[in-house]
Amino acid sequence: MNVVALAGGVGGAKLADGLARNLQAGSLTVIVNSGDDFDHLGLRVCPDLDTICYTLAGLANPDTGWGRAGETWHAMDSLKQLGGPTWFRLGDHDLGTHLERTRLLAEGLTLSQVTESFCERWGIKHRILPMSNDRTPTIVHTDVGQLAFQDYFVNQKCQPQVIGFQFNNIESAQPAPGVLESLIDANVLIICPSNPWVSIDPILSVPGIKETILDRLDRLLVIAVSPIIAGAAVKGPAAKMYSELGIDPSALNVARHYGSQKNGGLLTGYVFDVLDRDQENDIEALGLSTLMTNTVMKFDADRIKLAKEVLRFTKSSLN
Ligand code: FO1
Repeated sequence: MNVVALAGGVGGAKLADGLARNLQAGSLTVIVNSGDDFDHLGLRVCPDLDTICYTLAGLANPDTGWGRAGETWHAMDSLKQLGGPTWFRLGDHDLGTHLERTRLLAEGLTLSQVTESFCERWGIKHRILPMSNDRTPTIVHTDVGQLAFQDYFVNQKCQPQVIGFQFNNIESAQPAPGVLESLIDANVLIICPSNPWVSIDPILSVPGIKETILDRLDRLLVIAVSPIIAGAAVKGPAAKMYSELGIDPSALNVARHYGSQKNGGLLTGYVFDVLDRDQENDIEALGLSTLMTNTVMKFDADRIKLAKEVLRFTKSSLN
């Protein structure tokens, strides 16, 4: 079985890790949002790619979900003493990643080549691809104006009220090498429990990605896992964004966001939490097959268990 997962940062990384641990080496491709990427302190920082890579390599900080385990902060302390910008925290180990990526990009390598090389060094047995090698920075339209994504997310702590989103240069971006090929070869596409607005929509907006998925619907199962549980996001601003956009944050509305194949949308199946059992009938009424289970991934065992259940659900749908 060839599985492709679409993922953003922390929530997506947990399920992608569960999938990686349940699948044979090489049978999983994770296509990662690169709309959060930005230049900071002269370095190219790719938060979602790094979160996915660190998690699959067993290097991730278990408390934050982003950055490295056992991190030290000497460079940040030194920067602070000099009056430099410390709102975006780059640990000493993590800085090594950004330094080397920036150096390789300046030498002319593409982001996917750099990512492939890092994955090999970190011993990752599955393929991790940025959605695009082109830069498509996410801009958040808010009540205090247009904000670059990390300014909104980290500097302003997601406090401004969201009005909409813009993925700069997305119309001219190309999918990174391997992205369309992996979708063409896939039997199953899993949309991880990442933020639909700012993690998954940027991926689906790269010209060619959504079109390839829609072209393959007769041979490709598309399953999404809800990032919203009982009206709240496990992590991050997804629920707050839904509310501010005037949409009730619910598992049902995430399913509507992606749409059912029966109504011209993407999904064949949907996985949501037992706490949202009251929405089961409405979700099924969209024309989706459903798996209702515990979707909170607090411990390693939870991500392995959820991934196993999602894979079993897809296999039962394949038969
Ligand atoms: N998130 C924070 O809330 N504060 C930080 O200082 C921060 C630093 C950081 C450094 C490297 C990295 O890869 C991620 C980092 N993140 C931080 C997380 C990041 O902003 C978000 O996870 C994503 O962009 C949203 O998916």
